[in-house]
Amino acid sequence: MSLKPYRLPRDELMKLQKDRLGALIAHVYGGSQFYHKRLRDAGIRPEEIRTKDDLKKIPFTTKMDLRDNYPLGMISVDISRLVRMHASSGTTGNPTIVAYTQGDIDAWAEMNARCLEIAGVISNDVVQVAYGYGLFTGGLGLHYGAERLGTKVIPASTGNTKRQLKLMKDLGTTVLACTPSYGLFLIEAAREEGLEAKKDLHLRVGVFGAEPWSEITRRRLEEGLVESAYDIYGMSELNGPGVAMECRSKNGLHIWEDQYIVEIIDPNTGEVLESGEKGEMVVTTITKEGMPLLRYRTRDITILDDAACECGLTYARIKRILGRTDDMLKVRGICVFPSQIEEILTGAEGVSPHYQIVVDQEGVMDRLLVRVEISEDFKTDKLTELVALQRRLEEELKETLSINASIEIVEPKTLPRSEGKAQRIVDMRKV
Ligand code: DLL
Repeated sequence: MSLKPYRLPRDELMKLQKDRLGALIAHVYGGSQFYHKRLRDAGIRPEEIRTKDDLKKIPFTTKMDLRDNYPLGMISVDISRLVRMHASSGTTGNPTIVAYTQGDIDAWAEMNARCLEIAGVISNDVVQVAYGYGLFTGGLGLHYGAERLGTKVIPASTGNTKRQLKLMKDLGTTVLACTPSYGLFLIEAAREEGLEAKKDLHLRVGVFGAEPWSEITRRRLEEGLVESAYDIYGMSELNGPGVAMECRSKNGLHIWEDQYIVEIIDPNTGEVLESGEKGEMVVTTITKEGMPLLRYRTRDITILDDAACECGLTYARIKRILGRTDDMLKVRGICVFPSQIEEILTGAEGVSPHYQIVVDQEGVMDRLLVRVEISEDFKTDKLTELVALQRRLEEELKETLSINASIEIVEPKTLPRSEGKAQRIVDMRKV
């Protein structure tokens, strides 16, 4: 099956986006009790919303709205038209349910197929999908995309690392889709099986996402696992994976603006920021039928760049996700983003990319401790060298975070590994 044409001149793309926005507003006003009331309460007539700029009039939709309207109070179609439900796990209360019509599933497959295509995946490739299959959207989302592109797909799902490696070897996997933390783990696990992953497997492309990662992690993945590592972004509420993807220029993730309208806002005031300014990404889904969302607050922090890309695609790009407004740790009143810590640790000589951030309290004072594994090739039995490494990392953290953090260096392979999204923060403070 060939993909629908998506390489449009920018003006055509913007016209399509505008037309679809108009249709979306009519769709939700007529089909969703929730949005009908939301718009009416805000004194907005549907025909007033014509352009991206008009969106500013509409109140934001938040995760709380989805929770309050659990399970299906946010849908915009008759329930008989739904064909699929996914859910994202919440740490508290009800999960967030996302509902799809057949049209949504088709469009979602198309987006993921585009994502793979712009990373250079072709129909001859063998794609091993090691994201979880099930309620999590990662597995099925990429699976449908890979099938749509006509590749061979191995629906490996998560876990059973030995079997993952065996499948890669025996079936000649050329594209691996999994979280970047699992990718790093696979390098180690392969070594234990007597394999040098980069040499003995033939992974051309890595499709890494679902959690934040850094340029240095990219380098490690490209040195140890895949020829070329690409960042893919998505979120259950916006379908799942395939909302934005890096092209071969690897300078930001193209966001499919014929499906989504992105605004960047100041998370504190809600004010819409200019292109190039850092803030929270707010997304309006303009083609979703089952459960479209208007101005959904993703909590993800990034920068929008609408400059032309050297790859020729006219879709604007977002920068790598820089953090989440709700992931941000407040330690002694100072905002700390785990991504800042990751950047330092993954760039440092002598430690591995496996770490854990622990926040606790000493009396009333917050304390920040970062545990990191020493790398296996940092062979020393000299305490002085270890202490020097520890001091160096502590100084770098202090310089970047503006607060004191202690480093604890631990033995290789002692921190927990994850098959899906890595859990790296342990907050032990009493609320
Ligand atoms: O993680 C969907 C997905 C699956 C994306 C597979 C990519 C690949 P959720 O479980 O709803 O959906 O989590 C969404 O994960 O708001 C971000 O905070 C984070 N996230 C997703 N992709 C990236 C990425 C899937 N490339 C949340 N970089 C989002 C950084 C990411 N964070």
